[in-house]
Amino acid sequence: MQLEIGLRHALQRGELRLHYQPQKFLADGRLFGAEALCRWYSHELGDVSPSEFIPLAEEIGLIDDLGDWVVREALRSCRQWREAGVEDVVVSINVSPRQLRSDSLLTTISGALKEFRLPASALCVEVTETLLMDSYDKAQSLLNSLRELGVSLAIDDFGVGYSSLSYLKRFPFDSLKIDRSFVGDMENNEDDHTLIRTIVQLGHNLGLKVVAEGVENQAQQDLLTAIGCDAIQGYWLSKPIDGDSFLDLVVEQT
Ligand code: G
Ligand code: G
Ligand code: MN
Ligand code: NA
Repeated sequence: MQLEIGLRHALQRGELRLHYQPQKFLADGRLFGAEALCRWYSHELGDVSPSEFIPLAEEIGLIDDLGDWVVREALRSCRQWREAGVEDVVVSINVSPRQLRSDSLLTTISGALKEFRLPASALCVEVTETLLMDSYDKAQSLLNSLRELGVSLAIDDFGVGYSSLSYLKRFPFDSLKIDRSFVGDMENNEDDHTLIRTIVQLGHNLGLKVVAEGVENQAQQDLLTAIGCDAIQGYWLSKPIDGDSFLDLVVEQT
């Protein structure tokens, strides 16, 4: 209850923040983008994890407002990065099942792209396979509209849900993110290594960019490079950091 009341006020009080986790191309080492991850520091409750407050926001009907805030905040950061001379960096956001049931996401995204004078290619929307289960047709038409707008789409946490393969066929994804549970032990576990190699091949055969999540060490990066995986994300590069720190990292490399 405390949590619910707190979350209702969090948006107005400015207690939400986005952190950004860098993503790197393996071929040339370039940082090409970042995934925005929502953070809530509550004055009363301290840090609350998104795995707690995102489901709560869905439950109490706040997810559209929260999601709209995420879109605008992520694109505002992206505009700042571009203003600082970083031209082609892509920001990814996560969306929740409920957000694919109304047109508010599409309206907010197209409005915010105009407001912040960004091309649609500056944004990637990540959806998890499990969340596509309900309201299938609506999700499909919304994702098609985003794609037509020029926003890119990623299938998140790939490999841990059901029906992944039929989703790849039905939805217009540009990239596939391999769930970190496959990556965590890939340097020791032959089966995980084989699964990742096979997922990378599958992704490439379907014309998708493949990103490995949860990369935590050099050995994993080397194996993924050898396999031909396109890009990585994970603590090995950086944990999620604030927008200014992300900009510093990108500027540093150039
Ligand atoms: O950053 P962390 O590992 O604590 O995130 C936990 C979960 O919360 C992840 O599955 C992530 O996708 C989800 N999450 C983080 N930020 C957002 C957000 O802005 N919107 C949605 N829908 N999910 C988010
Ligand atoms: O479900 P999604 O992929 O959106 O979740 C991203 C979550 O994974 C974030 O909460 C982030 O903090 C976490 N994460 C990011 N990199 C790593 C990593 O290298 N190892 C682990 N264990 N978690 C990570
Ligand atoms: Mn994600
Ligand atoms: Na994931």
